[in-house]
Amino acid sequence: MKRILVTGANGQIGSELVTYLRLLYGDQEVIASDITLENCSSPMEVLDVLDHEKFRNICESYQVDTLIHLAAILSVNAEKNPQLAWDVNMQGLLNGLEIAKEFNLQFFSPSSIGVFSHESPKDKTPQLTTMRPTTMYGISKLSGELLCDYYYQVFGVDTRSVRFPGLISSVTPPGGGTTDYAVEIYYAAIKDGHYTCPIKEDTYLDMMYMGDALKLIVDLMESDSSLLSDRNAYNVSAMSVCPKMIAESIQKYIPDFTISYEIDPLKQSIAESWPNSIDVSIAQKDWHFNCQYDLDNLTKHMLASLQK
Ligand code: NAD
Ligand code: AKB
Repeated sequence: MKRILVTGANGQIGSELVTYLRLLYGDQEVIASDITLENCSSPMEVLDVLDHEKFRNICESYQVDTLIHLAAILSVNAEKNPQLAWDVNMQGLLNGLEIAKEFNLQFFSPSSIGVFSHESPKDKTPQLTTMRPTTMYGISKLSGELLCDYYYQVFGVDTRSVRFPGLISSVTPPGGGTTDYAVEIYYAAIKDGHYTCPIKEDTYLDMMYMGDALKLIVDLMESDSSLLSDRNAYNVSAMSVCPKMIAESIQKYIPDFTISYEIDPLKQSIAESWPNSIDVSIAQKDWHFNCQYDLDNLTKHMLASLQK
């Protein structure tokens, strides 16, 4: 990667990834773009990824060699507006892939544990298994994986991807997903000492700290292409946790912290359709994927940075 365009750069991942990439590759080499530019710093461009011509012109004028495509609608918002989710998650991705094909760009667009469903094995879910997602988000993410694979197989585009679990971070709040509770709980712990959780206390989902997610994106993108056995998306995760475990971890640092539960039926049903835990062994084998943060480490860092 030498000159990189990031779409969806204002979001939970993009806001931290742009800073991280600029430290590694230089400020002028990482161009941030989003549909609005509230918090982006220069170089930056306003870009709706559905505007193919502008998308293409930005890639051409900056002579980028890498496209990190983060613009998307997340799971809960996608259920509330399925048509918008299909348009952004599919047409936006297709526009990015077409441009990557035209300019021979390296291409990264994250998939999600949302590609799995009730019909997938619940524990240690393999990378390749039954996948029949029942949400618009999952359907668009799984279709997106297949599209990336197609562009690699048919057109030779260097597509790379992972299935991110819920990401926990302290810079930009998440944008309408099922795993948002795992971020909100830390903000509430600092602010109110109490959190009302929309997900049942014993619902397990995979999670990862943002620091590990940023590092793995660069590790995967810088890996030797010949090592990669999968161009759809690698399973990656740092931990499988439930709300009760996160609350207990917070109580180690804030003993008076309390949690109660008011279940949100939409979020709960999506969470229950996703795995308890996924198998990450193929990513470990192919490109030495690993994570530094376990739950207590993550809690310590989240609380410290939110307290600041
Ligand atoms: P986010 O919702 O925080 O950010 C997405 C960004 O895309 C927003 O800034 C939004 O303004 C922008 N956007 C929406 N429509 C757009 C359009 N038409 N044109 C340009 N920009 C547009 O999401 P995120 O958490 O940063 O997720 C980034 C990617 O990672 C997505 O593909 C998501 O599916 C994937 N992912 C995220 C997580 C997670 O926990 N954060 C987990 C799994 C996968
Ligand atoms: C969501 O909950 O929608 C995302 C994801 C796991 O894809 N955080």
